Amino acid sequence: ISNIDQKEIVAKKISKLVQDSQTIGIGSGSTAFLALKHIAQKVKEEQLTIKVIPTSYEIELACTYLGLTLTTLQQERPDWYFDGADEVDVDNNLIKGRGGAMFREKLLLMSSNKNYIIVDKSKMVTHLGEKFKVPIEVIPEAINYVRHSLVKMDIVTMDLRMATKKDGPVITENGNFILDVKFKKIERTFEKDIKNIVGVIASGLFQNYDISIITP
Ligand code: DER
Repeated sequence: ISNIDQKEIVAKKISKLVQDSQTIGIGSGSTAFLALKHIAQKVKEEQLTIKVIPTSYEIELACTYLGLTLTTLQQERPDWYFDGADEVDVDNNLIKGRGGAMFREKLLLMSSNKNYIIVDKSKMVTHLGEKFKVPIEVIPEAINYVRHSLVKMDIVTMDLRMATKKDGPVITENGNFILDVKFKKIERTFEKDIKNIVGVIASGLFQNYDISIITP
């Protein structure tokens, strides 16, 4: 079945988990967006009362449009979190961040007791890095220091993510740049190694997290 049908299947699956009075963390990307629509429909049909914590402006605007009640991590923790991914390897390690929201996605994931990743089969890989680069969010002032530090990690390519509808680089919700990096081989320590570079806010590498993968 097509990728879009697979996304609908996992979106419907995750929406079934919603219960009254829950606070739910909402990941970003097209699969999470589909799930959000099914969640909003279930909330309306069953007259549930839930709160949601978004991970990007896109999802925040979608939650508002769908009439869902927003809250923040300052007020409470999510009962559970769901999100998409760009790649899932055989050990459930992820590459995320095609949508550029990986800092808040990682923060929500770490703040939640239970985490679900909803993916169509095209996301499954043997080794991370087969199809997607690793996005790294960088404080603008640190961009050159971070570039020099990454070069030592045996990279293949490293590109500053440029905007298409605005001159200059993409600016994240946190006001930062994104470097998209292709590594020769992604080692098990890379998420930590990258995070240790001063000026790095977060990367799209999610290694050794306690997550449940939902497939069609
Ligand atoms: O940016 C992200 O991390 C998204 O979750 C992304 O990885 C998945 O987006 P998709 O559901 O549109 O493929």
